[in-house]
Amino acid sequence: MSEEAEANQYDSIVVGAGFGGLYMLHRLRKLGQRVLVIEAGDGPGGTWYWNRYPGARCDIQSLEYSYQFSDELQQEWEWSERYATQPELLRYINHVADRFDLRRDILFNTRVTGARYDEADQRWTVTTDDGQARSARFVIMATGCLSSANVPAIPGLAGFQGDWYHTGRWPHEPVDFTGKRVAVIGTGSSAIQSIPLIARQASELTVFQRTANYSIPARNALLDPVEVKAVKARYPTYRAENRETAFHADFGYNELNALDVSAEVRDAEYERRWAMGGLPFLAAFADLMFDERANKTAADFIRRKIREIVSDPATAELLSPKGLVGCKRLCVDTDYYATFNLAHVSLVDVNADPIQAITSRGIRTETREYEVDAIVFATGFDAMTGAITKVDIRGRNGQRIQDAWEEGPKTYLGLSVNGFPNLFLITGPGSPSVLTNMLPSIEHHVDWIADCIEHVSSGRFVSIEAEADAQENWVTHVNEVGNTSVYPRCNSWYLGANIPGKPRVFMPYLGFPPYAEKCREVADRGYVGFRLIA
Ligand code: FAD
Ligand code: N01
Repeated sequence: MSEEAEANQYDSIVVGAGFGGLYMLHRLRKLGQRVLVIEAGDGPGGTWYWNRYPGARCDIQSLEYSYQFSDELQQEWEWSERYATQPELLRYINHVADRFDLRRDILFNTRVTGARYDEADQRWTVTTDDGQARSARFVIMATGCLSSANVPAIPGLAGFQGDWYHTGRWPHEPVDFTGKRVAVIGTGSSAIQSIPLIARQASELTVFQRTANYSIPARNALLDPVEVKAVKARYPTYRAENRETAFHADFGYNELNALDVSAEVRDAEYERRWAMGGLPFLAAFADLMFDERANKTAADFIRRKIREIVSDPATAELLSPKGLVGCKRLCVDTDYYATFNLAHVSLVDVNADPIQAITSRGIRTETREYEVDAIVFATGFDAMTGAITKVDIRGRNGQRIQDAWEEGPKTYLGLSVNGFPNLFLITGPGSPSVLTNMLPSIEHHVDWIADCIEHVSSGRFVSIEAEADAQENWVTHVNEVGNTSVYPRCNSWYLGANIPGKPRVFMPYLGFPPYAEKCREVADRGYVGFRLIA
């Protein structure tokens, strides 16, 4: 083998340098592997590298939305706010990359375009947009659940004379909207975080809403050093306690059912949680996500709050969601609803007046043209599968992953796909991922994958992949469990409903912490449900 060909041989190639890819590299290096991480961006960070829009921050508390694999790291890092901003999260990720000397094995500015499994030599050939090919025994897709930006195909965008942005592909330099007429399309989490800040600068802001969303005030604040000290004094225990909860986070779960208590008790609990702020609102009662009637009590409460905050009754009505709370991801905001009381902010209902085209001067709906200087697409992502199916992945017999997933993604445990040996997914469809605090879920997957790779590499085996039966049974189970909840009962990106033509399948697994138990059991029983080839 030539020197150049040898240099292109790796034990593992990891795609993506977000939280998942960075920790995967760290773990695989510890196994003594030769690893390369390939990342499309010019720095590490993933979500927090790309989503630089005004107001971007996490909605899981910083003390929990952070790595726990290194106690030194979690002890020494000082978060400033309850919910860290995107710049602070990006600083943290860069610190991690430096502290663990990760950069030397990351190839930035390079996009993986294909990965083909060669059954003869049991290796993957990974191709990139610079025309290079590299070979690896294992490929780990750390490509992110929310990384494939969705810019809707509205005719005319190319001819727009102003500037346009997608929240998930925001420029690196701050965008100044001062004195500009701005349109925001979308009212999901990204829109709800950015709208109040864009409104502070814009001379006119027009929000184009397709589906109103529930949002809870964040009540963000500087972190109290006494509280931080208390958590740090028992950090591993605190993490372990949260690992035993459904969202993998400290939400103060109430075991009572909303329908088992009086309306007064219910409202008092909702008031308390509204005042506390953030996602713990969903943990107000145990039945909220499982019983529509219980869910409706929370929905009515939030709608009442919207009517109290928004002065114009017609706007309040339009901002009030009609469906269930939380089956689309609950949003967390700072001053979102109140922003619509500002005279220069207006709301357009695109159901009543659909967007027809983007013109050179703005946005044309059925009834009129809105002239704007800038358009912000807060239109989300081809979630959970988009970043994977954009890569031309071919497994045994040249089978394409796009074909294997034609009816929706099929995996075993969200980690492995039948027909694609030695390919692993971090927080793939079929795992709890986006229904939890994602950082510990990412670490859980990385640890499981690293242990599995160590097992396969122990000398006895050449490859591992999901068995077809185990995969089918798992997909059925994921659907059955999902159907016990309200999650599949509205149009959300969890179901692929935001992307035209995407199969409607509830993709995440609603089952943390039993899921972690299942993964442990599978490994302990010699990777039952997986085909290990010696
Ligand atoms: P990502 O961070 O998405 O990283 C994937 C990387 O892979 C990207 O850098 C991408 O460029 C790269 N990549 C993809 N395809 C290719 C390719 N073909 N070739 C090369 N590189 C590729 N989760 C929470 O739990 N709490 C939160 O508060 C929270 N807030 C969020 C806020 C926003 C705005 C968004 C969009 C998501 C948020 N999430 C949150 C989810 C968040 O995505 C995860 O928490 C986490 O950051 C995902 O890390 P990751 O490494 O798995 O993926
Ligand atoms: O994307 P979304 P996002 N015409 O898909 C609308 C995480 N996150 O980037 O609902 C008109 O939620 C679409 O309408 P509809 C979090 O997990 C977290 O905001 O499909 N409108 C919707 O209103 C989140 O869930 C934070 O009818 C169109 C919006 O665009 C996930 O990332 C912050 C349209 C998209 O909302 C994605 O959030 C940000 C069209 N053609 C993100 N196409 C935190 O707070 C789409 N829309 C931590």
